[in-house]
Amino acid sequence: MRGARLRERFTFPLYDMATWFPGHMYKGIQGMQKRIGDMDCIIEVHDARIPFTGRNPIFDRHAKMRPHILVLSKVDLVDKKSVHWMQKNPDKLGATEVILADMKRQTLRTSNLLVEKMLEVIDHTDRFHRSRNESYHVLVAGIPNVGKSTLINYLRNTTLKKKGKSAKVGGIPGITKSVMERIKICEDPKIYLVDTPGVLTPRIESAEVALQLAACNTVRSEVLGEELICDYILYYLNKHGLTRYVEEYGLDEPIDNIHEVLKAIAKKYDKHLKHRVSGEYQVLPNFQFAAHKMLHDFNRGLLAEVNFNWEMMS
Ligand SMILES: Nc1nc2c(ncn2[C@@H]2O[C@H](COP(=O)(O)OP(=O)(O)OP(=O)(O)O)[C@@H](O)[C@H]2O)c(=O)[nH]1
Ligand SMILES: [Mg+2]
Repeated sequence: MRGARLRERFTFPLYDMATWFPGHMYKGIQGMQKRIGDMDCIIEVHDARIPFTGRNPIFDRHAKMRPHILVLSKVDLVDKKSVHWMQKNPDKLGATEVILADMKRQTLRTSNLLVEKMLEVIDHTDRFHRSRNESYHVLVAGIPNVGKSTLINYLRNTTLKKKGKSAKVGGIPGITKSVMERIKICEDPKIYLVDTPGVLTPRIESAEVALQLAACNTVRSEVLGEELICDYILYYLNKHGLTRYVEEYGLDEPIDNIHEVLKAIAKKYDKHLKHRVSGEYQVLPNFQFAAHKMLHDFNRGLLAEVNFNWEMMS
């Protein structure tokens, strides 16, 4: 399927780090540091499409003090080969325990497994002064928009059979803004989870890492621009022979020009804008709509199942 015209390399732009670490993240870290002394365990939630990229060393430091469970969320968006690797190699993912979760399908099996693992790792650790307290406290941390609040609601809904959302959830990064009050997710024994704001690593090592984080919607897309993020996604899809987008957007064959792809999306959804050029009106594709749509489609798994870190695994 790959034509000779497709890019072998992506030209990464220079990027500005200044806007990556908004004020609520500093506050979030301070809030977490205050609460860590009372916690029995840390659950780090991270997007399974980037199992290594962007993992925050801050959690690693905290996790050294407490047992550390890594929940890789959004496995429904990951290819089967990578899921298999993650199941077989939990030791390479740097956590006491690793659990893969598709929280779109809220199964009791995954939540039971997670509760079981929490109790198991806590029982294997010295709780010191906390041993007088019969209830358990668990800090849920991770970078933005990976599903931390979703996980808390999911556990509460499945184990306590409660309806509704006690932690606020949303499709854009930065929904949870401060370290929250504890939320009970299990009655016997009593387990409380504490939701936290998504905190990015303050050092993002390259533009490629930045683009992968942005493609997975863990940073606000305005930081890099949706068109550039879509161009990187297109490059990645073509490089891996993932050409579902061709049919989805009514193209004839895989192409490497993001403007042509965005034009096809605008055409499919009939989204055009009238511009006045040299005194005359011209109808042009609405590129902004098209880039937003492509990013959205990618993040709901319509274009492909992916793993941006496959090279690091194989
Ligand atoms: N496809 C898929 N989407 C998920 C999964 N888990 C969470 N989401 C979606 O990811 C988005 C972010 O979820 P949140 O729970 O708000 O993420 P968060 O980590 O709390 O985000 P912040 O509070 O902004 O840091 C929502 O649109 C969820 O529906 C999953 O396993 N699969
Ligand atoms: Mg949240």
